[in-house]
Amino acid sequence: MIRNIVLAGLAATALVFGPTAAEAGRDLDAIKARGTIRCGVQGPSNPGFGVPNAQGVWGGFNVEICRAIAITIFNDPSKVEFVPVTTQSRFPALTNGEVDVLSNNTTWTLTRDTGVNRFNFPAIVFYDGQAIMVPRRLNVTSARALNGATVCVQPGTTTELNLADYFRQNNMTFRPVVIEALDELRRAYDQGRCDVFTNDFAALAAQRTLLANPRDHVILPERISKEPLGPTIRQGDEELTNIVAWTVFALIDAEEFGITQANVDQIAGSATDPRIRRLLGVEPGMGTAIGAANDQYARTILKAFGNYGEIFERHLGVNTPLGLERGQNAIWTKGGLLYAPPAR
Ligand SMILES: N[C@@H](CCC(=O)N[C@@H](CS)C(=O)NCC(=O)O)C(=O)O
Repeated sequence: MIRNIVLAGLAATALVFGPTAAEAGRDLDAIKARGTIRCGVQGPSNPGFGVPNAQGVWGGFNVEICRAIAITIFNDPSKVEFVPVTTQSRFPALTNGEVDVLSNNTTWTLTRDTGVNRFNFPAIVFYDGQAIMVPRRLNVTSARALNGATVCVQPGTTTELNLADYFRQNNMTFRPVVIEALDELRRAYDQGRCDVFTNDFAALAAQRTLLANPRDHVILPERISKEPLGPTIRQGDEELTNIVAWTVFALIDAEEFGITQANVDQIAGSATDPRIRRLLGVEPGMGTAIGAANDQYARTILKAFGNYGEIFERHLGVNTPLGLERGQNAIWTKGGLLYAPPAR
């Protein structure tokens, strides 16, 4: 009898939660119940990637990735709370649930993906590599000339680890100046308390814009590591994983297919290409498959922000203060590494 009651209870649970109860999104459920997704961004700011305006409203490349995810979950880009984190506080913040997703130039590595950390990296949004910035007046043209340098670096980063590897491999020594607060670290470099500043190339380009005289600083040509950056979530929620991954893939696919913020409605109304019809939800089912709030989630995202390339150009591209080329972050059909699995 007791057993029957238990079984009946299980059956009822299955009815409520559906057959995927084992992988039912614990985190996604909490996000939906709260009505917002909490997104960890770089505090106080990383130009181009995540910046609050005078009214405290966040904008930037990483911010729009979070807002796109909010569209997939809520059909509403405003359902995001942005939580500033540092390189040091970001992983505890994610582990203990202060944030649901990091969108802050975090690198996908083996030890972050596994072991005690147990994070999940559903998609790469930016291919970067570690670089070193030096004052122009030092006349240094290669990282190999930096033996004995004092190096400004943030703690808890791959940057710190790669720095040690690079100098050791090249039989060089360095003195680290490790400061958690990014603004303080940048000021230390600007005031000459260290000879060089190292970070991911794009982050250096961003931080350079905040120096007293950006033109007085050069980023050396070496890329001493691979830094595949992407939104980071906790392990254990397959549904949220799918939502993050297929949100990013929609942005990439849209660029590949030439769908933009300006033409998305017109293309949705006239497209005969079945790949485009599926992506935009003209042929129904793809949004439903990932549990999106709106089967036409990709179309809604594109109307709000445009495709991957439009987001990149708006915040990071050659016509912004960062001035970044697409490089590896071009679509695969144009010689880059961005390649989305098919929406079908
Ligand atoms: N991608 C590397 C480096 C990350 C990193 O250094 N991020 C800096 C880039 S500006 C950051 O988020 N700083 C913001 C802060 O600490 O407040 C990693 O994941 O360890």
